[in-house]
Amino acid sequence: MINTSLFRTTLLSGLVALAATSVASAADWRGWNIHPEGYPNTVALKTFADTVTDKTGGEVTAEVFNGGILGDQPDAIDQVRNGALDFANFNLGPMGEFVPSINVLSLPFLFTGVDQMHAVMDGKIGERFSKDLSDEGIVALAWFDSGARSFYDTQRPIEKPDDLDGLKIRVMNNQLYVDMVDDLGGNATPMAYGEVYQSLTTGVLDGAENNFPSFESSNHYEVAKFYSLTEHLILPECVCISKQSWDALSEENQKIVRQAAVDAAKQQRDLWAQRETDSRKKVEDAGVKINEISADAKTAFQDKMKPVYEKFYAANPEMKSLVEEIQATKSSN
Ligand code: GTR
Repeated sequence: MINTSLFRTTLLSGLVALAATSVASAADWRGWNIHPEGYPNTVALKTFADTVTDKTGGEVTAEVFNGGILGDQPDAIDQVRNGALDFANFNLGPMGEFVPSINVLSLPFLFTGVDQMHAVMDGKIGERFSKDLSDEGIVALAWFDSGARSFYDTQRPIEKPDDLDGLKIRVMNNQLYVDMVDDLGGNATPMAYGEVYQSLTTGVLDGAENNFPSFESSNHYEVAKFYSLTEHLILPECVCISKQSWDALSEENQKIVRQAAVDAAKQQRDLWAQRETDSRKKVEDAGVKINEISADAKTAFQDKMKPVYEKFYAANPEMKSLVEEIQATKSSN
């Protein structure tokens, strides 16, 4: 009896060890991406996956699944955290829900511009963000650009906060965005990205908010003809690896994967700059009216966001110094 069970246990642990070795020596990585073909992030993520496959000599074979077919973003974040997915390009916005320091990035009008965001993300503070994410199961290896997000809608130009009054505005999954829109007088509706087009068409939503490339590539511009340059959020994105997949790599392969992510981010940032211009032109040519926001109106928007900051500090008093550090960071240009 004892011998049989000992035999079984030994056999079983042998098999488990064998399985673990084969996983470690040849891993099939599945990557999540919400964007379509041709989008800067899609192109760069493909470069990342191909480089990883190539440079690890096939020890890691990485494949990206585009268009959010593996789930919506909050769901994919969970899957990366629990190891069901190996890598992804995520917007840091929805990740703030479980990492308070990351949520600082979702405070409206935090940055003066994209250059300041780069200076923050590429410096010491960016390293701190990586560390905090890693404690939650996500290894962020490099930062993608995502420009600035502005409101767009089907009803009217938004030139001052009052213009948002009563508009049903889709936001990403994060309570901060609900507070942001509600404090501006709109009705915030958290919703998956993939459902927004249909909801704009049927009137379930009056509007949403995003950067030019996403506004264009999602075809929201076909329905929402007013794009108002509030630029209330400048949210970086990450090339993120599941901590479980990362820990299973040899040290050498970790170096390869890290370098591939850094190179992919360089490519993404170059493509991004061009795509912003192209997307803006495309939507304007399609009849979208782009509204500038005057300096006074911008101040009015910023003033309305004070309760959002206060509520956030009340729940996370230790984050105040991080916000101040970010605001004191000089732009790289
Ligand atoms: C895009 C971003 C996506 C997703 C989307 C959204 O700009 O790149 O990751 O966050 O916005 O609004 O859901």
